[in-house]
Amino acid sequence: MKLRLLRCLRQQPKQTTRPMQQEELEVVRHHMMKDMQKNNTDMPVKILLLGTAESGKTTIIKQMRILHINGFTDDERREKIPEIYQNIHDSIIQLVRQMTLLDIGFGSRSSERSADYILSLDSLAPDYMSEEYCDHVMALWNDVGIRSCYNRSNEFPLLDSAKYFLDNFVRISDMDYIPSTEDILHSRKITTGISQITFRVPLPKSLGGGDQEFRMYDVGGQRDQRNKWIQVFEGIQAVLFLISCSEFDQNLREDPTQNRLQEALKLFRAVWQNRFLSSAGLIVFLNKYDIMERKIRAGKHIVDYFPEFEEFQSRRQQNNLFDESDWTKMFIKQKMVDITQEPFKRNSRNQTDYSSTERECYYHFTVATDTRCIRDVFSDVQQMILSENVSGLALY
Ligand SMILES: Nc1nc2c(ncn2[C@@H]2O[C@H](COP(=O)(O)OP(=O)(O)O)[C@@H](O)[C@H]2O)c(=O)[nH]1
Ligand SMILES: [Mg+2]
Repeated sequence: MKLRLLRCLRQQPKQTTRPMQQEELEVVRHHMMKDMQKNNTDMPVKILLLGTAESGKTTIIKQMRILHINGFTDDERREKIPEIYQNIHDSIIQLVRQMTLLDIGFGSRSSERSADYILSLDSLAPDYMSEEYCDHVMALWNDVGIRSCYNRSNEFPLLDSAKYFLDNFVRISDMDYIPSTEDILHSRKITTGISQITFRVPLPKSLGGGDQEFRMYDVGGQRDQRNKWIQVFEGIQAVLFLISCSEFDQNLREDPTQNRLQEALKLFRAVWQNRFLSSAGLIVFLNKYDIMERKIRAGKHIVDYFPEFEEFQSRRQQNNLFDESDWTKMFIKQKMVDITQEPFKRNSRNQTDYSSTERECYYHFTVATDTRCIRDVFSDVQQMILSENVSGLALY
């Protein structure tokens, strides 16, 4: 018996046969759990990660590897060094370039010389870090002008992990450096095409025991990569949609006139209504809330980009227990809930109307770089996907 088949059954909008009695249901459920246990090798649960670029999809794949497949060997860690060097190199070059564009002055003459040195280099990171290179990067990262530039980094594209890597630069520039798990989780390499990870997870007794194979697919999130997504839509049990809560004050790399959070919400609407995904469960990770909180502490406000936030907050002001970060999180989540409840307007063949079905969407606030957070959230997600497949029978 296929989990996939059961999920399809559940999505039937109209009941055409006699509903099962409770005892019959229990018998079927019992057999199904036995089947799940017996056939678990040939029916992986397929999860598709979707979301705009830099929302955290590849980081989730890395976490699955840490949590379910013994993490990274020393050789694999060493292989990540060029990627991490490149992240540092890109970040420092970007900060130096933006100093002129934003008309910010360096704190000293020697920092200006360091900036000239960095700008004279190739855009490809050096294979190894010479003492001269390290001194210039350190001098720049400690410069007051560069720090003011960093504080305005919502105005230009900068890697979210720039601060993490530059703060850890002394350790990373060591000759014997081997990336830590945290370094790997913070590193960024653009995903093109489709990659996948397969792992097995023990099943609780209530679901028949044994273990279950999961297959998770990661795809490129840039606009030009999204046409590849459709290739993996078939037979997907759940979509994990990632949205970055921190990007309310940033614009797209691909289109600097477009607000990133607006783009992510637009994409969420398209995924929610997509007919090829109509039989898949939808789970949302409202990710990067650590960065969102850091921004709010630094004086950024979502209301400056989404004026409707003011009304949202004042409507619920009776409850004073929440601070601005809590309100911001609730506001973004509400925007997504509203999308799932919008009256249906067809403007493409690929859409499906869910307004008359009981399709649910599950929301979690996450920090994808935090293994403990992802372990806890994913264990909920796993339970939900598996028990949904079983309990789906109860509707018929
Ligand atoms: N601080 C922080 N960084 C994150 C979080 N999620 C992802 N990142 C970083 O954001 C960058 C982009 O993440 P990535 O997984 O490559 O995004 P993708 O384009 O959706 O695959 C990487 O440098 C990650 O380390 C998060 O929750 N908090
Ligand atoms: Mg990626």
